[in-house]
Amino acid sequence: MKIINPYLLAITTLLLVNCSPKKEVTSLKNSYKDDFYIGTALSASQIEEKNAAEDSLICKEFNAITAENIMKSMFVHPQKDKYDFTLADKFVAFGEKNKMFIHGHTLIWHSQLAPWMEKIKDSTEMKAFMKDHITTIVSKYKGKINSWDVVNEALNEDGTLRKSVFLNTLGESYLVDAFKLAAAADPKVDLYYNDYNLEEPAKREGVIRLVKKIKAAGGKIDGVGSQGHWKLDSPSLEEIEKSILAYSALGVKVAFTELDITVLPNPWDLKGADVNQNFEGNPKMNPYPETLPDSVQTKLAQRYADIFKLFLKHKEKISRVTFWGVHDGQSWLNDWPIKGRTNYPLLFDTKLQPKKAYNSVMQLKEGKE
Ligand code: 9MR
Repeated sequence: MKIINPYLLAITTLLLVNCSPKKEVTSLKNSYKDDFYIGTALSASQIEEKNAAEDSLICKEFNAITAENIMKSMFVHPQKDKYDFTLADKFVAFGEKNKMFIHGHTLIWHSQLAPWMEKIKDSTEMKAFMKDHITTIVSKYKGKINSWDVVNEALNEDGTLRKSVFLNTLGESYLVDAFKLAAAADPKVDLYYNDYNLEEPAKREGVIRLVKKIKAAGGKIDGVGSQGHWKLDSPSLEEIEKSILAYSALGVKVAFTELDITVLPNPWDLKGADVNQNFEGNPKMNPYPETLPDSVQTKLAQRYADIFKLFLKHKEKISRVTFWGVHDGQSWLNDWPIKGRTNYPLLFDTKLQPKKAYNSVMQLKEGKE
């Protein structure tokens, strides 16, 4: 008879069930389980579970997922009469298998459109596109996807409406229509407006006007998604807090949907810099190609701690905090606004090791579970 070692069995069981919310596992999602979802954006290869170490880190630390790219229009709706849900189906299956909160990103966005969509010139065609696009996608995942970014980045920095192919063909009614179409396709799913720089006063006022307009016209909007592509020193905690309070005062949830913090110089911040000049390969713009100095690592950890402290203060108003990527190596910030740099914006490094910033976020909850 084979004798089973109980210790080995316990360890194996723990390893196999690392996606289930076991209390004994120390993780972001467990530490914050009574506060808000802790999410991450998944790349195509992570959705396809190509790397076992990344896969188990995702399962261990996060309980909410967003597809970083594969649910955008150009990928799911490449031609007028053709949808491709291959990767979107895998993404949803991944979330279901691991009992995660699944967020859909995004239905109506002026960027990453399929080329055929850019050619739509009149209101009849655009109306037909919006109806087909939103209804098909939202109905397909009805009851499976928990929330949607219905409209993404419709505002300019001054709070006015961005001149997109949607605004140009339909006027501002496209916003209300998008929310109505999504609600009709899945009345129970949470519907969000998502954008960046939402802590800036003028843009914040724009969001407030937008949410009020959608509600007044009978549309259903459940939340504002603040992307949270932030810097070490801005936006200020005061402006972040004002935004949380202002959005929740409208009766909607607040989510931080694409959180990351750049530690690299930004060409737009350089006095007198010509942003059209080529900064690629300029060592001044890529100061930490090998490793992040401890002093900056500490600054990043402090910034994350300050931000999460504020999030905890307003946890009743916040539904989810999602990082824009699992680890630094995957971040879009390595290639924007300058290609080929080495940035350090997330809580895990390229080797999937937790950084000082991870510890500082975890420390806020220590002894409080
Ligand atoms: O992280 C995404 C990157 O891989 C894509 O190349 C890029 C294309 O526009 O989109 C990035 O994600 C964006 C998100 O979908 C919307 N908010 C801004 C994000 C960063 O650009």
